[in-house]
Amino acid sequence: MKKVYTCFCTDVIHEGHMNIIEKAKSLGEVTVGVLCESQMIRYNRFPIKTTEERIEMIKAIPGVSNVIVQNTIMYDEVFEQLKPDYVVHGSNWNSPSMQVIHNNLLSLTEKYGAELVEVPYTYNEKVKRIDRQMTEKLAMPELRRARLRRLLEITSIVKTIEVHSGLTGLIAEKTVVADGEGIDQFDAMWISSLCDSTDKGKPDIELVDMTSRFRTIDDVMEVTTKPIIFDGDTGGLTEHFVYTVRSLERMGVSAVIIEDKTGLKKNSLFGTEVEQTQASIEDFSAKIAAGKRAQLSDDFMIIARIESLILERGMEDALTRAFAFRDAGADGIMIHSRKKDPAEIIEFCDKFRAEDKDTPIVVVPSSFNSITEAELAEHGVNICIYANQLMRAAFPAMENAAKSILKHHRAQEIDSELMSIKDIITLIDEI
Ligand code: SPV
Ligand code: MG
Repeated sequence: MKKVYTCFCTDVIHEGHMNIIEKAKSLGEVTVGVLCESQMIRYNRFPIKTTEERIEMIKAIPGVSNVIVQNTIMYDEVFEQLKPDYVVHGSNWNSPSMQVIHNNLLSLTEKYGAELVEVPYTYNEKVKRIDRQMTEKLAMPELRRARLRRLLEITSIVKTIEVHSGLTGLIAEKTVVADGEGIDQFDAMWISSLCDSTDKGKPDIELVDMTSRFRTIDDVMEVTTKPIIFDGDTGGLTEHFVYTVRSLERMGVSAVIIEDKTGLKKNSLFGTEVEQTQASIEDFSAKIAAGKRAQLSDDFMIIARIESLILERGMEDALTRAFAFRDAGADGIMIHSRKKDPAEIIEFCDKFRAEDKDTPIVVVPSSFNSITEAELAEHGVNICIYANQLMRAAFPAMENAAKSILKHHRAQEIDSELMSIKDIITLIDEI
């Protein structure tokens, strides 16, 4: 009996999958791989079902002899272990991700003397509808909210990108890089106070009120499924913060980060160039504890952000605060720095991790941008936030276009640097 292998990355079995199974059955004994959760999020999106549920779903298909978990998007391990005679796959090789997988399968089938059998890809109205229903489910508040905690369990570092609108949300949701090194995409989104304010032409001083900030969240949520971390500035008055926590939870936000400042908050990247006051450990701990008491779901996270290094109060102060805020109930610690050299961030992480192996650490490498995600993860960082890069990319590009039009009294000169009209009018999928 020939060995036939196919891999499924799905929560629902539809006619497209059944076509693949039928073809596979005609060739020999069928083994189906279930792509593991941590790879599903790189390749496509979060599964709705657990890996165990997906295994059971596939075991129930008549004609499937074995079900295994596929641990990497690429098929090298499968070939090493199973040595299939045939791999059956849909013929959907159009996207860059699928091209990388196609190349991997072509080289492995050649190396092992196996055959890649393609089945015409099914994407009719019914399948499209199922696909949309799955995406919609992922966006539901209950499911979305819990997903940051799940990411912390299954990824070495949660890669988070700033968003401040529906459009930037789409970039965070859909941008995929596929090359020789594999397939990658962002895990989560950061609603930055700096960029949310900048987008409204306002300074980052807690001037944009919560109702407006929530409107931004809603715009992002409407077009995305990835979990959201909200920049809650100082959290405001404790009496107000408890309401913010409840609203964020209800919307399906996964975490709020609040910083230990009091009075008029200014952006941290000003450092000591402007007057900023750090809250006392007691007051800020009380705010965190009140937020935790107000929270109703188990999934939501309140993360305490420490400004001691920004305000040059020293490492000891930062560490004392980190342990105090954790003890007050914080679900994570964000440590910030505006130095170019990541040394003080690394020192903090190493010292914190020496005493606390579990509490998630969050960093925002805007200034210390030479350090890689892998290096941060080695020092115990769990969430890396790219807090302002999309906004900073957009502004000079827009200003450049405006200047060119003014200078040339027409738009022809700038056109080659712009997205084509066809691309912009087809950018957003219609329902
Ligand atoms: C933000 O993105 O608004 C932040 C991070 O709070 S920082 O701008 O570095 O303070
Ligand atoms: Mg901010």
